[in-house]
Amino acid sequence: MSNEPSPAGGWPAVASTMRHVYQNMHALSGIQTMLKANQKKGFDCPGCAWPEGKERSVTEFCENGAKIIADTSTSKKADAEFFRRYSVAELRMRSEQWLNSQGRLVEPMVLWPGASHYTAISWQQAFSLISQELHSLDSADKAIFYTSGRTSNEAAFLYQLFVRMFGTNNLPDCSNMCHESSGAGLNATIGIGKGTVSLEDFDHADAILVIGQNPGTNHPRMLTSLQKAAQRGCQIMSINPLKEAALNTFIHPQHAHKYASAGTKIASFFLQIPIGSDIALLKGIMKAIVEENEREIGAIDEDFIRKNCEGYDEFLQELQAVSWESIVESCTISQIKIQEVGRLIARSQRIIACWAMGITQHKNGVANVQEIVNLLLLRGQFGKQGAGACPVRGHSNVQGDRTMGIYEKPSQIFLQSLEKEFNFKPPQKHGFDTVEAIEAMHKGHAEVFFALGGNFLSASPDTDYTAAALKKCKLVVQVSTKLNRSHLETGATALILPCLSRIEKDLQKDGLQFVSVENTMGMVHSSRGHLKPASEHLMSEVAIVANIAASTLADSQVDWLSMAENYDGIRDCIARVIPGFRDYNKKIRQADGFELPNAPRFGAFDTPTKKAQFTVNDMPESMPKSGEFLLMTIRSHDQFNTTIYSGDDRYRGISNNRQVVLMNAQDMEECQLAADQVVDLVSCYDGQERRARNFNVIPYDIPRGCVASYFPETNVLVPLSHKAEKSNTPASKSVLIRIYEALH
Ligand SMILES: Nc1nc2c(c(=O)[nH]1)N[C@H]1C(S)=C(S)[C@@H](COP(=O)(O)OP(=O)(O)OC[C@H]3O[C@@H](n4cnc5c(=O)[nH]c(N)nc54)[C@H](O)[C@@H]3O)O[C@H]1N2
Ligand SMILES: Nc1nc2c(c(=O)[nH]1)N[C@H]1C(S)=C(S)[C@@H](COP(=O)(O)OP(=O)(O)OC[C@H]3O[C@@H](n4cnc5c(=O)[nH]c(N)nc54)[C@H](O)[C@@H]3O)O[C@H]1N2
Ligand SMILES: [Mo]
Repeated sequence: MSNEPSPAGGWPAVASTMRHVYQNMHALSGIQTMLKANQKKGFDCPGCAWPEGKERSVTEFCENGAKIIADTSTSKKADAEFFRRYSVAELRMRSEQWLNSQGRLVEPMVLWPGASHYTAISWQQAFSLISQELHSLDSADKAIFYTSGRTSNEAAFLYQLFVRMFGTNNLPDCSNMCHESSGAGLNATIGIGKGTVSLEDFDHADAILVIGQNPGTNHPRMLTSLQKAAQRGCQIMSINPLKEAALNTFIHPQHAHKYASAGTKIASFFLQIPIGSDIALLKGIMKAIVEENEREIGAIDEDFIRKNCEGYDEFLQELQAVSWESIVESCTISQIKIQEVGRLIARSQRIIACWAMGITQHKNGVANVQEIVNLLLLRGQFGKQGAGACPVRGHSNVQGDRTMGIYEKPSQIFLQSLEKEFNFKPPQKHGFDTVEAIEAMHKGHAEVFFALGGNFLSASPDTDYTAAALKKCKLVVQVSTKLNRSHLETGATALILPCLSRIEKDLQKDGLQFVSVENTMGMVHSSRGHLKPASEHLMSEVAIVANIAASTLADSQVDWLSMAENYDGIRDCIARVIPGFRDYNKKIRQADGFELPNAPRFGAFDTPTKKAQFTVNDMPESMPKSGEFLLMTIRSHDQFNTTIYSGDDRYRGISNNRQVVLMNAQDMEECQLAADQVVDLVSCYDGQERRARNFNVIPYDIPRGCVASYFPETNVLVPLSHKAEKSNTPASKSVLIRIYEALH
């Protein structure tokens, strides 16, 4: 098995796209569907949250977006007959990939207490069952309402309204496992929990840092922006334990014919650091900037800092106290190299810092984010074109869901606005986030679990513990498009409610409806499905939520069902409740949608003191001792989170095997492990051993002491208690493990 870097994109990407289209869809309708992705009158790609430019090419989709679209519009169906054929016990033996490949869920199904099989249930019976179980709870806080990030603004707003009228703030979401550390770190320092750049900023930046992110696989359309920037001489720096292929050389798949032989070199600097050592490297870069300022005034933007910031003196003092030796020891990059990068950043006038899960999913995830903000503040990178912070969101509407109030810790202002619009007293007590929700179910403090999308069991840490928590529930309800493991480890009673996907026509009483979403740069735009629904029994997420609300809250003043007849009604409410959405129904009909308010983008900081905050963040903990390794759980090229398309990871040269652990060759030699040898991965926390069995060792270019393996197969190793300080995000990129010969 080779892992030689080869150009990313190009013809292999085109071939892979076509293979997924042909395997799943009627070829012509498949191509027609792809052409609607991310177009002004089409649907928002259900893949990542990267924005579309104002000038859109006809093919505004990527290889990995195409996989999701093809997979969702499959003609296969997991219908009542399918569930008659397979018992839940049999389905549990199947892989996540097999479950997904059974096709679309098309009818509401129920698993009664003690039953071996799911059986069909009518929508009305399902709604009454949910309402009965919710009413039987002795407190509304005993119900948990999870959301994954594909839910539209309209469905999310209605859902959180229902949940709060029911009486709880228990609204955990996938963001709790994803960019929560970014939200926490950015809110505390610049007064907004979102990024500050727009897509156009990429055309003006002199330097772009890509930290802890693998855009070639997870945000392929971002490569178009990076490629354009690289071609006009912008310096791109990748900071990552792995030399991710697409950041080396990239051939745009849609221009594969033009660049048949050579790709664009994207990253001009690759800083290969051990897992978890970003703070050390960032401190080194900032020390180098301070040194540069001593030689040549201007490296530090003192004017900007004087006018806009607090905490600078303390920050500087602490930075100067950190020794170069400790920095180099931690991040393993030489002082000379760090100084070279520091000088380059000191000379760049417009800098964008992008990051994703390699930054957030650590114990010190929030500190990581804050250290990136320190660097941007030191160089005065807020309030000007071509500069700023860019946490690159995952799910296509995860940011919009949060804007709509999917949050377990809502602000007082938000709750007051809901109260004023809907004339009820929203619950004040903060609810459970994802980690707390699992704990609560385990301890019997929560008895009903409801999921609007997602695959809670496989996405969460500590798989066995989470399964045990779900099993203790009285009722588990999941609104889903595809079968997944969460449907198989459930409470006494379980419901699967099949919903329309974003690419399908959404016909309601008042005619065809569209929904809206917010991308990672705070642009809100519409999304219209155009395919015939996979089944006539499917309901939209909005209609499902409205029906549950109507049957549960019979005497509320909201006319839930009419909200679902025409989504304009929901948008009118959003317009009155949420800042930035005035005239929503008008603005959402503009071709490019509209931009939400973002103070730091224009140089203002909405913190309590109206100043941006420098922070002091501790140096990373030292690397594991001998015999132990730091494991990061990452995505392959052929998966979307827990949805697995194949066992291949093309850019990393791995094929047809997900049970792999990538390891440094010298470490392998020291541990006397041969290539392909079968091992068990074992983590030991809180006195408990957790084991992931039968992984093949792959020699790989990864720093010593670090190993990588895929999510969700290795989630069993991540203890629930192993999470980021302040954000509670599972620390699934730094799990201490040992590697043993397989027990089999
Ligand atoms: N095709 C596809 N697209 C997706 C997804 C998908 O599964 N498939 N998932 C979506 C979602 S929800 C999300 S959140 C995003 C995720 O997008 P990414 O964050 O790019 O995804 P990961 O595979 O988790 O990659 C993390 C990267 O961080 C690096 N890394 C790990 N630890 C460290 C560290 O300590 N420091 C540094 N500097 N780097 C580190 C890893 O080597 C890897 O390159 O993608 C979204 N888009
Ligand atoms: N170890 C480890 N764990 C991780 C991560 C990691 O890097 N490492 N990453 C974390 C991150 S960043 C995230 S975001 C979470 C992801 O957590 P989730 O969002 O919960 O998981 P997904 O795999 O995206 O959910 C897939 C399921 O969503 C359903 N679905 C798909 N489209 C729709 C739709 O339009 N509507 C509805 N109602 N359902 C739909 C399908 O049934 C599908 O099976 O996982 C987290 N877990
Ligand atoms: Mo995510």
